[in-house]
Amino acid sequence: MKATAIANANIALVKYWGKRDKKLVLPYNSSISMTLDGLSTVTTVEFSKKYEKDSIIINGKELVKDEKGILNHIERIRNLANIKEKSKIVSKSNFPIAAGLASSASGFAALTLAATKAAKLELNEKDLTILTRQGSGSASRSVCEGFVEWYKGDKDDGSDSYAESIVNKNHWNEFRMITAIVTKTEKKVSSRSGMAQTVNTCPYYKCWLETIDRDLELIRNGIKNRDFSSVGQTAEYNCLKMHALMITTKPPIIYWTPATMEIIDFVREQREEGIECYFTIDAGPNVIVMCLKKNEKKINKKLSELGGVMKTIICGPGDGAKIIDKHLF
Ligand code: 2P0
Repeated sequence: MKATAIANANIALVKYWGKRDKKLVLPYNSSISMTLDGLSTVTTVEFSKKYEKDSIIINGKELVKDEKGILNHIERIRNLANIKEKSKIVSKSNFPIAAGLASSASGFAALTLAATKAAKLELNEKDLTILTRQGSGSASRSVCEGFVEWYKGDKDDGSDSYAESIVNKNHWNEFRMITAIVTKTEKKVSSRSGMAQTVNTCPYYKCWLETIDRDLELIRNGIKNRDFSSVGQTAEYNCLKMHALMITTKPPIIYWTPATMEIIDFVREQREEGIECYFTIDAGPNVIVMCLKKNEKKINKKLSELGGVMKTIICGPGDGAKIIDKHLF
């Protein structure tokens, strides 16, 4: 009862921010993302009678405080498979965890696939995204390849809130996301508590929900038609709307630092010079610059030279979660 899976991180073009059901992790709005080629987490899960308790080792360190509810998720899978065996979980990411990159997305996607396989559950992709979603919302999108939509669904039981690919990774392989890392320190407000505060206190949350369908439609069509200007403009606008919600939450959640603003200015300058690129920012200060392959090198070079940028990582569209043969233990 042992299996290993690999899953990639993802970055949203239309963001998920707010839950209508916290227990089942049901969002108020649908979201769209790109799965990032090469930013991956590998996770091995074994259920066995030889283990007296569950253990989790992430990047070589035993986890003492299970803040993300990994063991809750394992218990959910044990209940589904009707097994009692304790587990050993070993997980490794090839990118800095807590750098504002969605390590919980690749982590929960790899964990769910590996654990279900180890528990001998046979799930199709849709059901795997539904189960993964209950561990962490954005992780449901990392199960699928290329450009992905996670439907908010309307049902109370969450059975229609799942993720699926809009197009596969080869549909638009010129699309690039360059992540500019400006800090490696952990954020003070987690996405989970931040979005709950926004739903409860932000006066503009209603407006976010009223305008989201248009953003989703523009991005969905833009991806299908490979319309970079439309996808870039809409993604940038949607990101700014989400940060406007965060800033007007009580108490305010301000993830930006001067380095964040430096990169925003840089992107706007590039556009003025005729080099098309756009930015998006998640729940942290790092900035993701979107461009096409033909401009990737030029933009990356200048971006890397900015004072506040520690490191850049370039990604195209990537694979969904997969089972692999090589176990971590
Ligand atoms: C997103 N984020 O769509 C948005 C943009 C952060 C900003 O999804 O509570 O870690 O585990 O469902 O998935 C981060 O939220 O939150 C997130 P939970 P999650 O990528």
